[in-house]
Amino acid sequence: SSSSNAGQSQLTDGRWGDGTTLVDILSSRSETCPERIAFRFLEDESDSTTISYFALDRAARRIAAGLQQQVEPGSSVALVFPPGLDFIKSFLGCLYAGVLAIPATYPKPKRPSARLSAIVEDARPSAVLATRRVVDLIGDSAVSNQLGDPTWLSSDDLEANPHSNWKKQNVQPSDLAFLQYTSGSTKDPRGVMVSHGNILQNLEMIRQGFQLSHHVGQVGVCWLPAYHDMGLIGGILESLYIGGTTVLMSPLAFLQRPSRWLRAISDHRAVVSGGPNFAFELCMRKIKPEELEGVDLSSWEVAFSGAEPIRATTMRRFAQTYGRYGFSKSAFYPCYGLAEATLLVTGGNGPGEIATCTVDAVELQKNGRAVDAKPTHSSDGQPPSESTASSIEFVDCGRAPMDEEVLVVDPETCLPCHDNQVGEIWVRGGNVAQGYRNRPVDNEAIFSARLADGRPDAFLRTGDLGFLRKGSLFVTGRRNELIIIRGRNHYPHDLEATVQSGSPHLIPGGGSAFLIDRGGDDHLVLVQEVDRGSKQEDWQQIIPEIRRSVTAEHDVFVHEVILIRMGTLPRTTSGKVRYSEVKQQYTQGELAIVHQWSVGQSVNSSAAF
Ligand code: 1ZZ
Repeated sequence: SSSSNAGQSQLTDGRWGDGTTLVDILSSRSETCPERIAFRFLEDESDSTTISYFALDRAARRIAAGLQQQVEPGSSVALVFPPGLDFIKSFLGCLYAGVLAIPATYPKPKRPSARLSAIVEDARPSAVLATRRVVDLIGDSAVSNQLGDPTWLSSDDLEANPHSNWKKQNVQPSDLAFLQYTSGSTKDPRGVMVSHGNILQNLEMIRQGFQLSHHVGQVGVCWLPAYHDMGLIGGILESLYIGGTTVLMSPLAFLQRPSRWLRAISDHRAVVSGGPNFAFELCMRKIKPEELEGVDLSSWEVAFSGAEPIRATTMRRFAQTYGRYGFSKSAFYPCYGLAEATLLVTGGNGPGEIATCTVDAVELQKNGRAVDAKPTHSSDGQPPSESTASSIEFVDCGRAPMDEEVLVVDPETCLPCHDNQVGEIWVRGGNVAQGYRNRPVDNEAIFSARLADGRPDAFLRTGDLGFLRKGSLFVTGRRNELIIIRGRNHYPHDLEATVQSGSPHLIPGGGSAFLIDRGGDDHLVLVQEVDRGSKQEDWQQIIPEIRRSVTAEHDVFVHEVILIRMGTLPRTTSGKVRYSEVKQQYTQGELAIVHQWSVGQSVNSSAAF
């Protein structure tokens, strides 16, 4: 019973005792605040479902008891759930049962999902857990067949079990809690092994960085997918950890009407909410003022932005646009992280106004050095803010909380870089996960990197580039996506942002810039999604505008511009562009092109949508 652990799971000075797990924390919350709503799922504009801390603990116990009858402790179970409370109950049920949880994507009914089958093939779970409805729908369909017909378990049936026969497992911090499949490539999914100790360490890092409180039941709003680290750890588990309440909605509900996000924050007086940069951008592009009548964003104390390059211009415009609804520009919390480090790696010491630095583009591109740009258009002697042709602005992503160590390392020499020198971001700390499951070679290279100065400690190599300046991290981009033109390094997202600024018909975050080898000559190709409302005349105007602005701002020659249908750019489940797949589709002529231009060729367009 949970009472035998009461001593262990007590909060002292804001910290849980050593060896505490999420199981202890939820059991303890179900005693100290049984009635408090743990999660509210917004089904639509008028309906929502809630679950209290007490009910969540009991549901997890019942599911755990059922699981313990069906699978061996230590085995793994894949979770296939639509957005909602059932996923949370089952995820926690796995932890209560001492079973390794594997959050997987939710496939469209009756449609095979490449990602789901790749995960099942890689993880070989003992069972797949889903709601009764989903089991009936896909349990004996072609989808199941494609998955190798695993054992299907229904969470509704397990939950109908009496909880009395749940056997609490003696879980150690070093035991694995779940496998986080990275959003990398579909064909080659990698399961990050996250231990109970990793989770608690990262949840405490987030609590300290975000300055969240254990004591007042703070409210969050989250539309991020639960099978992505930012949705699961940031949206769901952090909330349990601090005993708060999180209001959830499906990612689709947000994407279809972004005002729902802001309205939920307002309706529920949420303190913390956020997402990738594109989400803030989407609000400004899609929300009409009449959708925001009565919305008050003054409760929003921590507006985090992470998971993709953070644009200062987006943040500034967001603060300006929503200031009149009570949004505070001191609420921003830019942060950096990755699944391999559980979630958060760096962030500020509490929210605040965004801090940026604007560096000379040529120094950065040629020598990888972040040197303050000379003042150009401002007369006050300050370096210019905002990126221009000769300068690039980066957002300060904060520093390492607690005892985590974040270094920027020269990937060739494996020696730490000086301040302001771009190198690879390396991380060491209790939040760094236990490696990818069954990938000894990758693990040696990625999770056990050593510095060349003889230090024995193992670091995680993130594959991301950045620089440090007075202890703050500035992320510049991913190492293997760099575009090198005439000895200058360009980050694809900088070129893409310029492309997207050209017309409201261009989808933010829906672009991809890369080089293609044309007989020894590198050609710069720009692929960009256009919205459904755009027409042939628009495309004809957009292309010269893209060529002009990209050349003017980045001093590069554009060889090809390809406009594609909205929603067809290959992305990861968390919405990141899959560069290698875009290139492959390009080479194999598989892009959903609506209009294209290339050097020396006349313009082509296909039938409209
Ligand atoms: P993933 C209470 N990247 O995206 C709420 N940050 O993981 C807590 N690139 O493994 C919320 N600039 O999918 C805390 N700032 O991808 C949220 O994404 C903390 O290339 C942020 O390698 C967590 C993001 C988690 C995430 C990781 C990759 C990284 C990097 C890119 C993440 C970035 C960023 C630029 C940033």
